[in-house]
Amino acid sequence: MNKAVESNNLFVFQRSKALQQYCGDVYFTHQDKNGFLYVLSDGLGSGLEANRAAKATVDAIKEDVHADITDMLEKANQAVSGLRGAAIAIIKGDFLTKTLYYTGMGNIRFYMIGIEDKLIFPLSGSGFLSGRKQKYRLQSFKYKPGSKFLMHSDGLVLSRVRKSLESPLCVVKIGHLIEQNISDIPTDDVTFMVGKFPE
Ligand SMILES: [Mn+2]
Repeated sequence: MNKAVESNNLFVFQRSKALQQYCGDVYFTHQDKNGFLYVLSDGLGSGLEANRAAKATVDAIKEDVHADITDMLEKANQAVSGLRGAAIAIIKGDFLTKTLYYTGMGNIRFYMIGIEDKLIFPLSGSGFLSGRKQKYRLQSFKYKPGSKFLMHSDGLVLSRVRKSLESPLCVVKIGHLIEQNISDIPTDDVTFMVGKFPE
C-alpha cells in the first residue's frame, strides 16, 4: 500500500512494509469548525494481524469523535484485547482556545512548534495498548496560529524536524520533502501526517 492524502492544512502519507497489501499503521482524521482530531495507530508487527489491531483502535475511537481523548485511549485499549497490541497517539486541536491536547501509548512521535517558538515533542507512556488497564497521561500545549505539526509512526526516521516545521512551504510540499526520506520498499510500515494550525 502506498498513498498520500492532501488538503490545505493536512498531508498524510502512508507506505506499508515491503509494499504489503495491509498496512499495520492505521490513521483517522476528523475536522470541523471547532477543531480537529487526528489518530495514528501502529499495530504490533506487520501485515493483516497488525492492521486488524490498529483498525480496531481507530474504529473504537470513531464511535464518538467528541469524547474525551483519554477515554478514547481506554476504548482503543479495550478494542485490542484478544488482538495484537498497538502503539497509538491521539491529538485534538481546539481552535477557540488554540490548544493542542495529546495522549498516547508507545512509539508514535509528535512534534509541534509552541508559543515562544519552542519545539514541543510530548512522549507517551512506554509500552503499547494490550487490553490491560493502564494509566494514561493527557498533555496540553498552546500552539502558535499558522504553525505546523508532524506526527509519524516509527517506520519514519527523520532528522531536522524543526527545519521541516519551520519551513514556509505548504504542508503538501513539506510532506513531499519528508517523503524523500522513505525508501521505495520500506522495512517497516510508515505513516506520517503534516498539518497546519489555523491562522
Ligand atoms: Mn512500526
